[in-house]
Amino acid sequence: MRRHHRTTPRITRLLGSLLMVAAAGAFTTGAAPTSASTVATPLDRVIPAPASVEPGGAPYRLTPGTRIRVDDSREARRVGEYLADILRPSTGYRLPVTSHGDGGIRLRLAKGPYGDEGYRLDSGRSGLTITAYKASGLFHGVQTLRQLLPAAVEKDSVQPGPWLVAGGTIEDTPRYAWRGAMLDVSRHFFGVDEVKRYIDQIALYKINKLHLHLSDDQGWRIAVDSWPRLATYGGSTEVGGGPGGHYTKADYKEIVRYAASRHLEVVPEIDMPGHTNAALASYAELNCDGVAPPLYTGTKVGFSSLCVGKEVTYDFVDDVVRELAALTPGRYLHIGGDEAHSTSHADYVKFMDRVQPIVAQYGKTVIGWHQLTGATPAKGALAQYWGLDRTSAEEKAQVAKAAQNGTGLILSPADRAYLDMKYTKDTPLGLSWAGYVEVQRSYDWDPGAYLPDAPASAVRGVEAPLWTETLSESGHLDQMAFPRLPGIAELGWSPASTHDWDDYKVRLAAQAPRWDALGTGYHRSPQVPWPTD
Ligand code: TNX
Repeated sequence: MRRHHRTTPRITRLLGSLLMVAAAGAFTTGAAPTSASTVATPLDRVIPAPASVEPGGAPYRLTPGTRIRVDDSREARRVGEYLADILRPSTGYRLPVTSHGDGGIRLRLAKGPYGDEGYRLDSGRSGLTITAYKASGLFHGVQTLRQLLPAAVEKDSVQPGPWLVAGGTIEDTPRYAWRGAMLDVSRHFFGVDEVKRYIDQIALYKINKLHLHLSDDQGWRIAVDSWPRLATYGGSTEVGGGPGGHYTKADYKEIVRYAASRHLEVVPEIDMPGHTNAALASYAELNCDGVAPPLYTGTKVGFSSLCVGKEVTYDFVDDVVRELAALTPGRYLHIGGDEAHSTSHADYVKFMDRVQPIVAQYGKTVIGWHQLTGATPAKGALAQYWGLDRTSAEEKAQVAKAAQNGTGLILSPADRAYLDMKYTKDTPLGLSWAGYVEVQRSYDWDPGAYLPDAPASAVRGVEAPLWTETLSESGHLDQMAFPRLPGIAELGWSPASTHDWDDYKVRLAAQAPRWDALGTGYHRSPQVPWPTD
């Protein structure tokens, strides 16, 4: 029987796990039980909140003899190796990944009510088993397991332990299939290793889409063989005039491969017809007047447009989409479409009518920023809503109407989900055009009921964009994404019934030692009861 985790009072659960740890002998080492690591983390101290938690029974304990047992499947074995890579440095244990023996940590593929991404985790004295229908479910279960182990498990040198996981069962499946994070690598360029770092940081919270904003006025970041100057010239600078950069095709494939190893799908975006100064600067013929503008390193938006009336524009789009689609195993290709203030409405509609079929021709599903709903979204297209409270009722109604007509929605309301907004007026990094977005504000909304008149069934999920006009290094990304990104991840994964700021902020505070162990910076928002030491 599924019991919702809210039905057990927190204090009872905490006492339960304390007693269980005592029963397992954790207090008999002579040391006073002062450190958090001698108490197993309660099963519901996880972000995103699991769908159902049933605590009880003795805890599981990782020992030098523990084996990671995987089903005889390449994908399950890969998840097992991934888990071993996380656990070995801090535990110092061998943790062989094997398909033989019993006990230990078992990753098991089986039919069940798990869906493509759900899992079940059973923890007890004799072993810890994660069961899922697909490897993605095992991977997400492993993220839960990480959070149930002491934060020190994330360190890269041997730590004392003990390594306990509270006893009980978690059954968990996501509310939405789309749980995205977007990184703007155009305003400031971020190299492959920086992107991998971000992938690892977001995978911990079961994010499953990495949307890369690959082109904008300030930089074109992906090599295109048929239009080489896009990358070599269009990618040669960034906001503030730094050197910029671009991904070679091999770089991009490496990002895609790494993302896939963390069960994330890469969604590439080429923003069109506006936000195209880098392309227009690279090729004079793309401009209506045939004159290439200079490269741009400021932060204004809305001043550039591809030339909708020229045929070469569609040759360009065809080449770019073909090459990018060929590099991208994922189903989606994002065509931008926002802030096309220098494109007339008639031209915008014409452009989208020509471009969407090109995306389909190369086998991809169109995504556009929600302005796409002002044109005619292709069948099956998704619109990414980035409006805010003050967005006009008319614009909201336009998006809602498209949703009623079958356009799926990804919700990224700027005054909730934009990770580049300042937390308060005193936050050094970030912008504030959508207002200040403190941690509670970014968490406290319901994607299912957000847009008036949009059917809840149209909502495919949520995404947290990270625009980088003011952010030029990984440390800056950390400050903006943490601690807000886990909240958006929870809105995408957890049942609405688990939503509760007072409970969430305690779980969020508990992430801090993990971020410290991982070397992830975060903004110490006064709204969160951070541990004090
Ligand atoms: C709006 S969101 C933009 C971006 C900016 C961002 C800054 C969207 C689709 N367009 O061009 O980078 O605001 O917050």
